[in-house]
Amino acid sequence: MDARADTDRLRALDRDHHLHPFTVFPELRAKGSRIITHAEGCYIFDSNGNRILDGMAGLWCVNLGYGRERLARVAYEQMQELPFYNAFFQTATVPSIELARALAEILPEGFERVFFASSGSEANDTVIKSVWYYWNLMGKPAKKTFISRTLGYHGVGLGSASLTGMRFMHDPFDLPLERFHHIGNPYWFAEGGDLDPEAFGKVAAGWLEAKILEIGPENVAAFVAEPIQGAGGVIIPPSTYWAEVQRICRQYDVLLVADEVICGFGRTGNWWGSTTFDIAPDIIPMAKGLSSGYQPIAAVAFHDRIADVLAASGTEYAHGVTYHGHPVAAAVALETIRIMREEGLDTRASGPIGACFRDRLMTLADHSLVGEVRTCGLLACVELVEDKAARRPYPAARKVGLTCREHCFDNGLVMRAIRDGMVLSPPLIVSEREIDEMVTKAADAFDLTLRSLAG
Ligand code: PXG
Repeated sequence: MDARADTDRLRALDRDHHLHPFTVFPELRAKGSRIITHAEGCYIFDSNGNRILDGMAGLWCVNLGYGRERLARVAYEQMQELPFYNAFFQTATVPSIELARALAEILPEGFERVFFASSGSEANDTVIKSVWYYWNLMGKPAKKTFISRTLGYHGVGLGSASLTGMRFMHDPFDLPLERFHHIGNPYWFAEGGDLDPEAFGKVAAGWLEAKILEIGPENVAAFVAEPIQGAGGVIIPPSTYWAEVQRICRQYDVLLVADEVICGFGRTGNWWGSTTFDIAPDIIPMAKGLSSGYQPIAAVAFHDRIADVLAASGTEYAHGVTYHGHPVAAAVALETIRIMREEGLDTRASGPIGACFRDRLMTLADHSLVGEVRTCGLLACVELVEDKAARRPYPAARKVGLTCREHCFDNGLVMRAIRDGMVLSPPLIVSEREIDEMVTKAADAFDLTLRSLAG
């Protein structure tokens, strides 16, 4: 069977039997999915033989790139040795223990203990339940309300989706649950108006204080935020923002949760986005880069000041999934961390390659469609606008971002569109040559998008 016929067959099966996530079903049925068959390094290949530069590292996760034989080998060996055992009945497995210790070594000072999960969503539901449990143990049962941000992304579970600050993820499901509140985000490009970014950063942090006072500090459990908002559009906060947020959380005895699911594992040039932004969180959920996307595994790290309270409780911590600390996933995560250390990938994004990424992308700022280029480590967003000076986007109905994304795909580049922000988060192993290719292809796609808009 030739590749083309097989694509048609697979598309038909996909259409008939597979409900996709975050998808308008009739649209996909009409179009058919692009079937990714294999990958190597920073490139993915589809069933029609197209070679595509993956500017998104899968879904912000394949930090080591594709085709890492060592990760495949440890998975194979662990499956033969012990494919599964649980951690429920006072048992543990070797890889889960070793991974917990390896994480304690790379986590910020004071983080010695982790709890495992299989996805970032589960990790954030673990955060919510652990925080509620913590305040019960502390004799402050009223402190139960969570504050997070609009355009924040924290997952799809009932709790984690409630933390998420996206209307389209709430309205169809009657979310958020009670006790989840949202404040605005530090998105200077869209919301900063005439303020300079530093002044706006302080204003945006002030929204947290106002919300805490509105709810009553005695009722507020925690503030949950990504160091840089990823799925919200790579929103890099002004330099004044995090110090002020930190001060406010301390002042009102509100726990600070830094969601490191995207920013963790070298994305911003350090193991943690919290280090890059000088944040001292109480709790750190992580996923994605933990196993470089090779296995579904996540974790929540607790600072000793929280972990000590949980660990001292004589009541059962009645929480955890079957695959908690799954030995195969844990073995792959452990090997991921080893490889990152050997190759210096934890800091690569803050070295010459990060500078190259920033400098080459900045050359796009002169394009007439580009309103702003912002980067941090190996994360970037290029805002497409109708009016550069006024930072005004095209009307949403023009679907500029989606048009550009299609041009990128057709031209052999995966670039994610978030509204009209074109986002990149390539594997941390990306080379200068691949960065050049990415920027050239993006520029071509911007030209084609302009032409589509005119036509
Ligand atoms: N926190 C953050 C910061 C995330 O980015 C999650 C939690 C949830 O992780 P799981 O493993 O449950 O998906 C995420 C996930 C996108 C996109 O379109 C982003 C994510 C997931 C799916 C799509 O950018 N981030």
